[in-house]
Amino acid sequence: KAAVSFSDNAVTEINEHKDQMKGMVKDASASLGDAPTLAFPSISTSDFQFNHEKASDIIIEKVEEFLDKIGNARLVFVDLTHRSKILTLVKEKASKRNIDPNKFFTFVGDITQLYSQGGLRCNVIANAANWRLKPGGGGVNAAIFSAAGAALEVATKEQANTLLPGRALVVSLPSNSPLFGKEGVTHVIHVLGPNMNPQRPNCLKNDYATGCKILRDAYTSLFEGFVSIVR
Ligand code: AR6
Repeated sequence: KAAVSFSDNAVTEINEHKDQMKGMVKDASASLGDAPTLAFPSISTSDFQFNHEKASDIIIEKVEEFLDKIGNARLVFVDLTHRSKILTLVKEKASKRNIDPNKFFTFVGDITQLYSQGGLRCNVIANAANWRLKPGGGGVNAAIFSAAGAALEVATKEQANTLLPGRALVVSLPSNSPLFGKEGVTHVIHVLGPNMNPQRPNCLKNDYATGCKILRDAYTSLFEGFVSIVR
């Protein structure tokens, strides 16, 4: 057998290469989107008619607060179209505040088809729910309950029948749900935001002092729920 010996320099070089390779593998898995990711819609700004300027300020404030607490996980703000006013506001404000675009970004798409249609892996999605935690009612709530099938309704009801404004409920999605199989979603977090729509229950009648407090609480509960899953 031939004995092979390396000089100290060669050994150092080999070790440097090893470190480089490790770095490349890490980058590759990060770019494949393996990082735990929460996709969330704008809470309360559509059917619940909450002011978009105020809501976007609160979203940015809460994202900045939580980015420090979620390690390598990511937060993604989602809406259906590029014409979305709230999406534009959030995007502009995030860029002004120099928020790390690898950890927080906006994305246009249907939150129930982020992987199959958009190639974006999100293991957790948030729902702008109603207080009865019921399917239907339009908006993102109807879309999520319909895409997730009966499994989500059953799993939700096992945990709670109602939700208070400003609170969130983490639901683990059964693996027989199409959202789990097709999209890789393992958890749905229901969030109930403040309501400014007189046609809906618990209307705050333009009381934005209370409304902003509830919206802050809602995003805090949502992001804390995500932290509890990631941990
Ligand atoms: N994918 C991504 N974003 C969506 C989708 C979707 N499939 N559908 C709607 N959005 P809303 P709210 C966006 O009205 O104001 C429900 O009926 C939408 O463009 O769903 O909190 C519930 O049952 C908007 O930016 O929620 C409640 O009663 C955002 O999602 C009530 O509406 C939230 O719009 C809650 O009202």
